[in-house]
Amino acid sequence: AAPATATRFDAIVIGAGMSGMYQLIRLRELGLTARVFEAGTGVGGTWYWNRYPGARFDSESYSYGFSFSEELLQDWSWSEHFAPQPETLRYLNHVADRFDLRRDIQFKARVSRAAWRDATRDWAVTLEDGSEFTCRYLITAIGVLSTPTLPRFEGMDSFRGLSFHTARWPHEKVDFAGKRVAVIGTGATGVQTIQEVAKTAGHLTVFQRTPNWCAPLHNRPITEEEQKEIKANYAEIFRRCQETFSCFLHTPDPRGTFEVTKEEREAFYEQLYASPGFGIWVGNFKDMLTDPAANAEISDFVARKIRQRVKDPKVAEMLIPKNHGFGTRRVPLETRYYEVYNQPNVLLVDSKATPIRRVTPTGLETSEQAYEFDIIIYATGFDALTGAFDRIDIRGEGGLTLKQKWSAGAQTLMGMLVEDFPNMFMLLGPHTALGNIPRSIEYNVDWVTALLRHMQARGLTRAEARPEAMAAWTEHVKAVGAGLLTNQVDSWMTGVNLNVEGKQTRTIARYSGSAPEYRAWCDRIAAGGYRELDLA
Ligand code: NA7
Repeated sequence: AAPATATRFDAIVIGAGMSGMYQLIRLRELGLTARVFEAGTGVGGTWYWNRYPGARFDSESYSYGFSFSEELLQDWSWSEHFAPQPETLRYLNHVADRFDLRRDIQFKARVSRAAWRDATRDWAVTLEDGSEFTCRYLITAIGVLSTPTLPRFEGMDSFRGLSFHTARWPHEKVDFAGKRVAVIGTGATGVQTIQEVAKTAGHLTVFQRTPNWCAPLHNRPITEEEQKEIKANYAEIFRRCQETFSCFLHTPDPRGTFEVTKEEREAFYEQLYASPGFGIWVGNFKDMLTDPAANAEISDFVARKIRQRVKDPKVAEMLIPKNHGFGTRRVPLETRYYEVYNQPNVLLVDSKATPIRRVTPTGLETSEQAYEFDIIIYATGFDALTGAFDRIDIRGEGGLTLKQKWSAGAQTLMGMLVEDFPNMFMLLGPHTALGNIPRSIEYNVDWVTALLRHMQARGLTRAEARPEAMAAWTEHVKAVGAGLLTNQVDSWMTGVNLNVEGKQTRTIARYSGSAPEYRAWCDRIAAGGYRELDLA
């Protein structure tokens, strides 16, 4: 390991979330010196920052953890099928302890700039506090949904109560008892927050701009019997994840929606609605997200469920999306979310019909009326996919910034390399397969590690994506997403964030093909000796 005072490393990793942690383990195995810079005070990334009440997995816990160490798998016992955030953060701290990771991580260290120097074949990395470091390899492990964004309401700083973004939740417990609480935003985060806050808040007002199609999570504790079964079957669990479209345990039904009778269809939807996890989203009929008529069927089914669960028909209609179909945006999984709106202390406000105009010292004002609050919670999402890259001044060959390079949309080779940015490797960069994210992380880290090993063995010290290979991959990313209903709707998945300048229209920054297809491309490149890269 490099001494704490060192400023020159073989590799610098930005971020100590799951990507950065696992990459550090692999870099050590290569015998490389490494430093991880992490803005937070602890490891865990997403699970460190998102401490809002109700935060938890929507993927099965045992399909989500690291798979690389059988000892770690046997050692750790998840308590619930969908673990809550504090448990996941404990897990990631356990991993950090077990592999003694913290000695190579510098906390409270936010990278502000990184510049490539071709003469010395290294990166000059600057932190926000002005300290400077150099490294041969720059590895970004900065996450897909890590840059929270706030609305730009007038008067936000004037509010005298408590207010925070869900991803900047205070480390101290926030008490809602007897408090007048506002939640702005109804994405996956808003839904988890609302159903939890509603349990204790004096009064809760939800400001919903666009309703989302939610489905039941069906969480429950893992029994002792199940625990044994899980631990005996990890190899099989992860093998299954590798085979599915998005690395979840659920796999699309091979049948088309209209290949079965109406009765069979209805029975299948009922079964999915009653089953835990993402099955209803990613284990549904194969044409659900490509055929508008098929999509209308499942949307109609879920709409009926919402009408059954919400007593006030007017409120139920407000909660049913009218402009996008089921599953075309990320499906929030919920536990008695819709029933929250039957509580007398909960009010749903349509903030598209009556937009929020300003925040006041005592609450906020819509176009219609003023509201008073003690706490305002912004569940307003992230500058996804490219946002974390945009906030670091990354300069490649000749001082070109990554932002300039991507001004007409992200261009990458496998989401991991960019022409003009030699020796920069992105983990979970734009254009990588997402889905069950730790599965993608492990794959990307292993791919980068294999490349570094290949270079080490041949005395090579410079790797850069070839322009024609990058163009071919970027074209494939565009082509593979054509016809997918998800890509015809505004959401973080299509790069839209109305709170961020320049992100008002859809872009293709997400890989929407299957994870196996993604891995096949990457494997081909490695097996062919990395001809898509200039190695020197
Ligand atoms: P999302 O899914 O991007 O949701 C953000 C929510 O905030 C969404 O309902 C937005 O409405 C709403 N929003 C944002 N800005 C405003 C303003 N200015 N006024 C009113 N409402 C606003 O983020 P999440 O954190 O829930 O989830 C992100 C991912 O993290 C999730 O998919 C999981 O994979 C984990 P809109 O829909 O834009 O009308």
